[in-house]
Amino acid sequence: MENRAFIALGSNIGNRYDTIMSALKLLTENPKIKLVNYSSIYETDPIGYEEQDLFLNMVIEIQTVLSGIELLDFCLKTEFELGRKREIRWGPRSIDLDILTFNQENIETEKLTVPHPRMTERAFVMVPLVEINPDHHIPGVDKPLNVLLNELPDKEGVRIWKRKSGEGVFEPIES
Ligand code: A4P
Ligand code: MG
Repeated sequence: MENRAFIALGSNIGNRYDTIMSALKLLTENPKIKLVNYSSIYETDPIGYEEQDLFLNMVIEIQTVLSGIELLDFCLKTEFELGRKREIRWGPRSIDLDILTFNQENIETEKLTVPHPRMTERAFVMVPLVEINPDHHIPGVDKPLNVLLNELPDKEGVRIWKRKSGEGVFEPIES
């Protein structure tokens, strides 16, 4: 599995947790994809189009033999299988799978832009990414991730919802 990618997952329609778990299952059932690491699940205030419900967001790290474009196609297929309909840009979605980085590659095609162009502006991506890989290098970004994260204004809109605790297990956090 020679390629290493980070993927952001987001959901704000229906049973958000079940949908995120189903997406993880579909991704990892693909023999060409291996889950290497995953973040806690965060509940996050909507960004961009604000008249919508709260999101659940997380970030995963995978290894894969798929190319960037093959991985995108598999992500789009997974979104489709989980009932994603494309209506409002930045609007509500049952599941969104965004490829954040793919190795240290810069990919710019009609269908795929990597690194994801808006990732460093978004606390709902950067908080879970820093949780699992604080030293991650994003091509074209020279600042350390914790510095970038500190500069983001909307961090308080990103709250831990299910803490990662031990491999393969999510446990609700006690209040
Ligand atoms: N595409 C290009 N590059 C990529 C990439 N690196 N990863 C293309 C995935 N897809 C990529 O995506 C449209 C097209 O982008 C795809 O067909 C693919 O060819 P889409 O998922 O249909 O559109 P979208 O998600 O509505 O647009 P976009 O621009 O990806 O939206 P964002 O930037 O992902 O924002 N607030 C919170 N709190 N949490 C969220 O998760 N998400 C959004 C969506 C807005 N606000 C949010 C959240
Ligand atoms: Mg998307």
